[in-house]
Amino acid sequence: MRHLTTALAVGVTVTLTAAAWDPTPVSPPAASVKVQPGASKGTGALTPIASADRLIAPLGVDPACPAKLLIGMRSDAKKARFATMSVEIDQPLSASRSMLSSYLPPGAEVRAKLLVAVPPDTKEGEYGLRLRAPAQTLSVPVEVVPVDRLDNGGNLALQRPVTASSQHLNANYPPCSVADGDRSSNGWAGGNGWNDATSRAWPDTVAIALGGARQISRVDLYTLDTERYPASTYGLRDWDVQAQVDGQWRTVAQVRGNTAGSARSDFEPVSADAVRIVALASNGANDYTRIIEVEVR
Ligand SMILES: [Ca+2]
Repeated sequence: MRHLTTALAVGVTVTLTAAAWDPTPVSPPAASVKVQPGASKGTGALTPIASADRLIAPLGVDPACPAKLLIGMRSDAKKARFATMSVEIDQPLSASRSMLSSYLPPGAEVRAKLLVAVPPDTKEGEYGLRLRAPAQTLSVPVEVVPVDRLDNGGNLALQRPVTASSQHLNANYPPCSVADGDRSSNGWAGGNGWNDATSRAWPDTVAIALGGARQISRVDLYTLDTERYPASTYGLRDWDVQAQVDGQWRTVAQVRGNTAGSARSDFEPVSADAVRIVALASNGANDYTRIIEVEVR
């Protein structure tokens, strides 16, 4: 019994210590709705807004990493008002919200993230997404494109299947987020970066299948790096870059002592089916692997 008590006490101590300095388990997901102040034009208009005039929704990607954009409304009323907008999307696509409502001071804008899910059997083509305020509707066409025909800008990893050694479950850290095309650390814990589940245990791995043999010679890795969570304290420090050649993993580059938000590795061209990051250590507390994006060229 004494042995059991000691073991429990040690367990509790470790847990509390980790919670005190580790940002990962205690970070809430990024706020989904934000209101920003502004100056009203006094026209009374309530204008739907979107962060893009069209949305590319890749077909066949992991549902944990859906296409997304920011939507919102701007009020040019003279007085504060309660504003509501509906969100309509053509079947079989689905949107993460059907409505956006907010109290809006004059001139203020409300913004929210909208996720668009594409079922696997969706036909490619253009689909309608409409943001409908009482007197104005904004259309944002959604273009469903198979990953093989996506304009990847030369990044062979973009939207390709990702597997990882583990995944932290306290918030939204899906492995596919390292190939979603978003390098920004903003919105950490909200689906834009991978955090492994094994604190202070190494190595951790994340692998990206390239959809067939591809000639590659460069990998760029983006690790967590914000004002609040700088890479020099929370980012990845040491890792190997591996290429899968004829079914075998081959180390093609090594990064040691990194303290920056990103690092580029160049190597002799190889024909590879997949790329794997073997994470060996992180900075500061050396606790978790946190990767925002991996790009392969
Ligand atoms: Ca990302």
